[in-house]
Amino acid sequence: MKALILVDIQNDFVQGGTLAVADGDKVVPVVNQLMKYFSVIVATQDWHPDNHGSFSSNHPNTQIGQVIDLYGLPQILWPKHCVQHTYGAEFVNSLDLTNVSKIFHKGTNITIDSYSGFFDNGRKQSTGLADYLEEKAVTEVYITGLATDFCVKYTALDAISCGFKTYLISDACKGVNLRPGEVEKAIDEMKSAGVIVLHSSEIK
Ligand code: VGL
Ligand code: ZN
Repeated sequence: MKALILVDIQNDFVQGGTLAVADGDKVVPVVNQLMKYFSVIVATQDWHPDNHGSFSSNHPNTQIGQVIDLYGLPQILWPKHCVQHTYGAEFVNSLDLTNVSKIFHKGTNITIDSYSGFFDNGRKQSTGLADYLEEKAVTEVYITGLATDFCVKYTALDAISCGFKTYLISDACKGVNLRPGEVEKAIDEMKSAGVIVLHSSEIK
């Protein structure tokens, strides 16, 4: 069984959002048209409390992009984004959620960030995604969404480590590119870990 995973396709990650990814909204029609090929579709939702430790605004005298130590882990400081129950945290309106069978929240613990849809950045807590996929007899996952160089990458790497055959659909994800070339670097990292990169036109 194969599953389609939609990573963080939320208002704050597209144009007008607080952590907008260039052309982030362009993934939506691609993802929507892929859904017909999958019987298991799940979504992750970045879902931070307002006082989350990844927000620069919660650390006096810091700047966005700065790296701090957050309870023992290096943490990039982000603009406030995807705050629980706000518009920014909602899925993009044009995303078709009809056949999404389960939504996995991440980043809910203020002391630790969670880029991956499977585990937090310290791998201390699981979101339940791996167990859910195993229950559904999923062996192959196809990853889409935002952002290629953060949550998509860590979700793909964790999928590999959980033993799933893992595909990245290149035109169904977009990246932040904090520095130029980071998206390409992320894709190379995923490939080295065993992720197979496909174009959406190759899915059937
Ligand atoms: C993400 C930075 C902070 C992402 C989430 O979805 O890629 N990036 N939180
Ligand atoms: Zn976040």
